[in-house]
Amino acid sequence: MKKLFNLFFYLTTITLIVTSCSKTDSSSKRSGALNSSAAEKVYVAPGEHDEFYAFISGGFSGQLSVYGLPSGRLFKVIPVFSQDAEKAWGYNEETKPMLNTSYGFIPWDDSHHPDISQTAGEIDGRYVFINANNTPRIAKIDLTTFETTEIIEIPNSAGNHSSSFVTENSEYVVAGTRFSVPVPQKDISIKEYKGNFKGALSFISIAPEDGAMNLEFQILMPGFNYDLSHPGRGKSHGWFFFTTYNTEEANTLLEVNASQNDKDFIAAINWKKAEEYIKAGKFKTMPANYAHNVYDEHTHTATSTMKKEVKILDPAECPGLVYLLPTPKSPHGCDVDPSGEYIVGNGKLSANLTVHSFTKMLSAIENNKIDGEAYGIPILKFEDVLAGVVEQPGLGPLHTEFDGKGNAYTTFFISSEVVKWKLETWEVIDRKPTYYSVGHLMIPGGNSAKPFGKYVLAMNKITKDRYLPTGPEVTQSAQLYDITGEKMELLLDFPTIGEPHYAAGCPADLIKSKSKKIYKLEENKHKYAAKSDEDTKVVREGNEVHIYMTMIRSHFSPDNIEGIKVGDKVYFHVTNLEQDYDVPHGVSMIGANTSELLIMPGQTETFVWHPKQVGVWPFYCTDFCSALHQEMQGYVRVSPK
Ligand code: CUK
Ligand code: CUA
Repeated sequence: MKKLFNLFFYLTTITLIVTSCSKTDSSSKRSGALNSSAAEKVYVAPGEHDEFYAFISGGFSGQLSVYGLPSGRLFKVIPVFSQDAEKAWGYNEETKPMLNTSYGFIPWDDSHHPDISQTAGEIDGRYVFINANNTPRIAKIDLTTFETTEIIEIPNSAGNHSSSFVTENSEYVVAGTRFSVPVPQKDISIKEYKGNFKGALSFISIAPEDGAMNLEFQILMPGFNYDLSHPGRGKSHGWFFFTTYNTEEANTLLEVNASQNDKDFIAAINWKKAEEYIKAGKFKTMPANYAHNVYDEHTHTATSTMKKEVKILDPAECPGLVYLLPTPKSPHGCDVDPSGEYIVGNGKLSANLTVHSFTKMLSAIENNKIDGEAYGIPILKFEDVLAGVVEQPGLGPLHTEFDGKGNAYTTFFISSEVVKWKLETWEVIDRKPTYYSVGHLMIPGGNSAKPFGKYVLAMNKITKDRYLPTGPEVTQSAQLYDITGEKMELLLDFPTIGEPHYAAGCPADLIKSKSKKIYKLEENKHKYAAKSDEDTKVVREGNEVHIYMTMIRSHFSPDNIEGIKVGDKVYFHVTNLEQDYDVPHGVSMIGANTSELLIMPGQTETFVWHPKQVGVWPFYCTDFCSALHQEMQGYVRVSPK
């Protein structure tokens, strides 16, 4: 115990030293080794396009931001788990159902890990998935429209952290619970945690044609914490690896009580085996309430369905489904190299970096070299699965990515650096400081069999003195390094939205050519669409009034509306008749309990207005659409009840 406190004291002191040194350092240290060649490497001339897309998680903003690399320019914030006034996401009637959950309408979350869909081990640029950590959900963003088109809630989960990672043919996107909880939930003393709380790992299938998600099954694991995960690939395709911590199953003061064991585990899940067990009917069906929300591109409308049950596999009753690989000291990231052979367990509190061998794991299993069990799950011997150790590479390893040329790059939070090391020789090749305290890092395609090892992007937790001050809260940041040479070179700093946990990157060409330019008006199947000025009307149904409205440069139709009464519930269903690229219009109304609508050409959106006062109330277009934008307006007359 004393030793452990010493370790913490040591680590904390180092953190303080690192961050305070950084603060008082000279500007040469602060800028790294920037020179004009670095500037040239990130310079994308006006009108030119970036070489890569980077999808960076928005952390506690709940969104996903889209940047260009190498320039670091921000293109778009895609609304996912939080309401977004700019795009009316979660405000208009069409998208509200996307934020529905079994707990009701939850218009906020904390998003950590985006991952791009893959075909045959290579990223294919079709979809990007991202997790909601707080109210467990997985979202799918369609990369032809850059819109969130599906959100599935994850039952029996809490702190959906080891998510959302995709298998090499996008068979599954996987979600793992951070917290173990009673499954099903019940009123039980927290002191009875050990043995009673469980961790659910969820496998959500992705339909090959249209990407539709379905929660196929959950594996009910012991009451550890499940931190991160990665799919196997190549030779290890069919397996999924999850880091665990708190294998002590502590329910209080985890900073001490969950750091007792010398080794925690990487849980290796054979999901192909899981499919066999499901097929053979070896599952339990458990009641579970969870929302499944789908946005339809043709009706431009989301529907939310409440699901009622889930299939559960118990590893104790399914031999060969799960094995535990001992891994030192609270492993955080769990990263698999492009060949699928090496599984890196980044032990947060470990001095060394542990790398497991998939081949050795298989042979240990084959030879039945089992070294104990936990709740019926076989534990393999550390030495039997160990591929190698990177000795003392830094302090506080968190995450590793690969360049596809036999090198790995690991972030060290406490010593605030990225360390490049070599697979198979396990030697450290280079290290570069980050400013400061890096979390994840990303190489485009670094999560696949074919990384594009040109840049690594480090995502930092602390920026302190890196930018102009903006009050007590400073921005978060990312840093770009050139990794084409033997030594890394720091090229660029740029601020990010929310907290950038992880990112996914891919060559721009993969997405650019498929990007949708327009919604065709004739394909608009929205229930309240008005496709020409002749379709516009005002329909009263009791207290409810539906206005079928159109907009085109530069007028609304109808633009003078009478017959509305105080106490009515007025629906504005507004269709943008434009069929030119990039001519959105916006609209809102005084006192409407919604943001403005932002309506793309060919699309229909709806907001609701509750008029409370008699009078004549103007509305106007909120998106500058032509020289006559300021003429685009109308009035609603509100009469007494
Ligand atoms: S992470 Cu979520 S706590 Cu290392 Cu992926 Cu930052
Ligand atoms: Cu339409 Cu401004």
